[in-house]
Amino acid sequence: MTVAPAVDRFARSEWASAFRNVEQELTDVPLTPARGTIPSDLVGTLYRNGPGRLERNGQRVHHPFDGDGMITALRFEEGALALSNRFVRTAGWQEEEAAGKVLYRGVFGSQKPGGRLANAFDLRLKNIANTGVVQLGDQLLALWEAAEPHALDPRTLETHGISLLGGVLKKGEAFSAHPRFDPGHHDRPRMVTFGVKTGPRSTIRLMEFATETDAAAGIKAGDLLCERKDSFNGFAFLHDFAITPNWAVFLQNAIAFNPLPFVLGQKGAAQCLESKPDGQAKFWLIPRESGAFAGQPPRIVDAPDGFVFHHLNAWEDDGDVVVESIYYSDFPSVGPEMDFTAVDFDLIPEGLLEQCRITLESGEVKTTRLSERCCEFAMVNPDKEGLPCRYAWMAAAAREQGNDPLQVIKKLDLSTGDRQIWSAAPHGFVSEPLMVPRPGASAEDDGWILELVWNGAREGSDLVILDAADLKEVAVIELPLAIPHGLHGSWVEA
Ligand code: 3ON
Ligand code: FE
Repeated sequence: MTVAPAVDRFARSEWASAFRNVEQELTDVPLTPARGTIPSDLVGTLYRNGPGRLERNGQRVHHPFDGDGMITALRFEEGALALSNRFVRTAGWQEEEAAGKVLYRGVFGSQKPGGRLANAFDLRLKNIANTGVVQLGDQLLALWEAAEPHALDPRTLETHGISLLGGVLKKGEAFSAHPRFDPGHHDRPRMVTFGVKTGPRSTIRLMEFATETDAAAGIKAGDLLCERKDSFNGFAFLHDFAITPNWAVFLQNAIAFNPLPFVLGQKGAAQCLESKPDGQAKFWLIPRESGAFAGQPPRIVDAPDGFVFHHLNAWEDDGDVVVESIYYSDFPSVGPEMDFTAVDFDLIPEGLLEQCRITLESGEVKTTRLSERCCEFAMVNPDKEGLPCRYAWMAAAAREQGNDPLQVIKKLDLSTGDRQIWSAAPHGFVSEPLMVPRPGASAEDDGWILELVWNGAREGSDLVILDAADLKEVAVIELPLAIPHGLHGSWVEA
C-alpha cells in the first residue's frame, strides 16, 4: 500500500482557514440537522473553549494557543438544539478591544508591536482563559493553567470575572485547565484538580471539590472537600494529570526552563521550555486525601523518555498503577521565526498512545505502545474514569502512520487493539471528541460522541454526533459560526 500524498489527504489552505477571528457572538440560535436526527435522550449542554481571536489590528498571534478564549455552548433540549457563543471578558481582552491593538505578550511567543525593546522586561502574563471549560456548582469556569479561573453564567455565558472559588484560591494563583472528574469512587462524585507553583522547586496543590449538593451532609456543589500540597525538585511543567481512586498521577517531563529570552523580549515564556537531553522524566504519584493512602508522602518513579501533554486514563491493578498517555518524542515548540500555518507536519513529532505499568514496590515501569496512529485528545467513558476501561475515543490522523492534522475520530478497543474510524477527510478537521454515555446505559460504549469539525470546504464548523459504539453518524448540524481549531470542552447534563 502506498500512502496518498498530503495534498490528497488534506489541503493545507483548508486546514489553515480555521485560524481566523470569530466575528460574531450569537445567542440561542436554534439549529436543525443537515442530516440525521438529534437523539431525544441527549439532554444537556456541550461547552467548548478555544482561541477565538487570532489576529488584532493586522497582527496575527505567533501561536494559536495565544488566542483569547471564546466559549461555545450547544444546548440540547429533548431533540431541540441551540447555539450561543461569547468571548470571555478577561481584563486583557477588554483592554485590547478598547485599544484596538495588541497590548500584551503571549506565553507562546506573540509579541507586542515595537520589537524586542517594546517587549523586554514586560513579564505580565495575560490570563486568556482559552484552554478548558467546566461547570462547578452554579458557575461555568473558563480555565487557563497559569492563572485563576474566570467565572461565567452557564446559561448566558456572561463573564462575572475572575473567581477565587469562594476564597479557595489566592489572587493570581495558578489553577489547572485539566480537572478530572471522579465519578464517585469514594463517598460522592468529585472534581479533582491541581495548581502548580513553579520554580527551582515546584509545589503541586491537589484539590478535590464536590460536584453535587448533599444537604444532609452540609455539602454544596463547588465546596472544597480536601487538599494537599507537595513540593518536588525542578521546574514543573504539568499541563494534565490522571486520577485513580487512590492516586493523582503526574508526569514531569525532562524539561528545562531558561527564562532569559523571555525577560529580554526575544521569546514567549513557553518558548523557553526545552527538553533536557540528559534529563530524567519522573512520575510523581500523589496519594489522594480521599483515598486509602491519605497523608502518605508522594512516590517518585523514573518515567520513559519523551514528552507528554495529555493522558487518557489511569487505574490501579493489584498494587500497580497503570497510566495511558500521548507521547511525543520531543517537546513540540514553535520557535520565534516560525509561521505556525506553514509547519511541516513531517518534521514535527506525532503523538502516540502508550501505556505505562508502574509497579510501586520495585519502581519498575513497563511501557507498551497501544497504537501506531498519530492521535491527540483521548478519553474513556467518563463514568469509568480512574478504572480499567475497554474502550478509548480520540482524534487521530487520517493515515495510519506519520504526523498529520487530526481528521478522524477513532474508537480503540484497548484489550484487542481493534479500532473503528469515522473520517472527516479530506475537507474536515476534527477536535477533541467528547464521549457522552446514554442515560441509564450499562454497556461501556453505549452513548454518543460529540464532535466539532472544521469543514474546510465551506469554511465553517459542523457539529457531528456519532454513535459511540460503531461511530455511525447520528446527526450532522452545520453551525452558523466558524469556530477556530479549539482546545477542551465538557458535557453538562441537564
Ligand atoms: O512558569 C510558567 C508555568 C506555566 C504554567 C511558565 C509558563 C508561562 C510557560 C506556563 C504557562 C503554560 C500555559 C499557559 C500553557 C497552555 C497550554 C495550552 C493553551 C494548550 C496545550 C495544548 C496541548 C496540545 C498537545 C494540543 C494539541 C493540539 C493538536 C494536536 C491539534 O491541532
Ligand atoms: Fe490540554
